[in-house]
Amino acid sequence: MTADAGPTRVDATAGVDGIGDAGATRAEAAGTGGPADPAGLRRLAVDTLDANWEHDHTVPSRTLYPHQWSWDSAFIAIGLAHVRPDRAWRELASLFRAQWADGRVPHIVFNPALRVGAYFPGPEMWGTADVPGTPAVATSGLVQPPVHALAALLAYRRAPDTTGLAALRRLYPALVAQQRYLADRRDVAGDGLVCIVHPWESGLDNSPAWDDPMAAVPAEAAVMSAYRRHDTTHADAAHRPTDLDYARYLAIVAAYRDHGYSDRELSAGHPFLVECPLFNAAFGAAEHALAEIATLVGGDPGPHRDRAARITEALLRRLYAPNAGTFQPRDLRTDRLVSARTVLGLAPLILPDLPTRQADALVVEARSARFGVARRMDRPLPTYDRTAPDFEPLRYWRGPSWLNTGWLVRHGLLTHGHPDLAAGLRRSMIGLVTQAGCHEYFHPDTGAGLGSPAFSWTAALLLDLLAD
Ligand code: 2M8
Repeated sequence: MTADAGPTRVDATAGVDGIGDAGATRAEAAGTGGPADPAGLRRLAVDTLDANWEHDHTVPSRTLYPHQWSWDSAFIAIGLAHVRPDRAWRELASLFRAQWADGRVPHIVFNPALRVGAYFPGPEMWGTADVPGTPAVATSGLVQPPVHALAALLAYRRAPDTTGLAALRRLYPALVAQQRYLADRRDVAGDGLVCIVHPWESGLDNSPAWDDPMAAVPAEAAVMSAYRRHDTTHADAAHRPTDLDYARYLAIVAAYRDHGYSDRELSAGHPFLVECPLFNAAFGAAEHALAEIATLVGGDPGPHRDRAARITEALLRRLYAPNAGTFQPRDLRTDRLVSARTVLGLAPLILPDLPTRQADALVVEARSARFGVARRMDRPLPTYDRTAPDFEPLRYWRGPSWLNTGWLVRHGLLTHGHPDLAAGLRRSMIGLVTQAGCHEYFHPDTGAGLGSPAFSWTAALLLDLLAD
């Protein structure tokens, strides 16, 4: 682990023009090893992705996450499109081969060649094999933010050839079915938004956003003595979710599994029901992307545009907190907004039809001391309000900086006409990898690398940032 890699602060001016010599000095001084020049960074990213390629998909990390993950594959495809377009399409195709008959795209597709215990919780815990409508391969029963249509569109734009067009044409119905599952089965409140049924579905597993809803999930940390966690043998336990978090994760999985992964009557007793702003922003952005994909493949963009408009309207109505000037998750078990200010709240910036008033408010939030987005950033974008008393700079999604959330915020800033802020964020993100390498996440003050040292979406999104 390089968590204690020293007091070096990330100079956000490294990057764009500045990832040359100045970056070299810093990277060497930090001694943690990202290359300094754009060509070297690109090589590091390609090598990382090549090393994590596994017959038809890319594992997020050989050690911590040796199977295929849903939203990882989407981010990875965006990067692969720059250097290995064929693999970008294979990545998405392999994921969608595991799509369930009801349209859900499982958040983990298990590699049957791996030994039992290669990841916890493994296929035996999920028990999806006997569930009607599941694929031949073992999967989880949860979903993750639907960033795949946006990824497919961006991948095509990076490599707009006939192979790409044919791949888009094949993917289009599967992407539509993914959206239909979310719209038809997961609109638990009937308000036009998707409800997530597990923190793992958010992708930001132990975000402080889930503390209140998770506190209501009955579980004891002691149950974990019956299991062997795989993550803490590969990463520092202080950088990961706690045993109590895991006990609750398992309790929620068990509740959903014992309900046959059915989404009927969830409101009657399922222990975790939340509308997440990032998930729903991705859901809306997917309809915008599908409208463009439909046009490319000879379909009708109209229904996608209509659905996109309805999703944005529902987000504004249900998850925007005018007093806070940001979006907040809604806990459907209490029908209250969660007040913790996390990076999840900034995600609706990716919606091109977000009204100016709310987009402006999110830019104010992004620029505040809580998140520190600036033309010249002195520290990386955190995942949680860095002024909050329970901000944790080492623990996973409770403070550290991640490239995928930064990439989404940057995409949103560009969408809403803030190229200078987007450039500052880009420089900051490139500076992180220059200093520490393709880590899973980064210390939000020093930029030291945390988690897995060879993490695929960091490499992939770096390629995308470098190409811009
Ligand atoms: C993390 O989540 C998995 C559970 O799905 C885990 O902690 O074991 C999250 O960072 C998630 O967003 C990511 O998709 C996954 C694989 O990188 O790891």
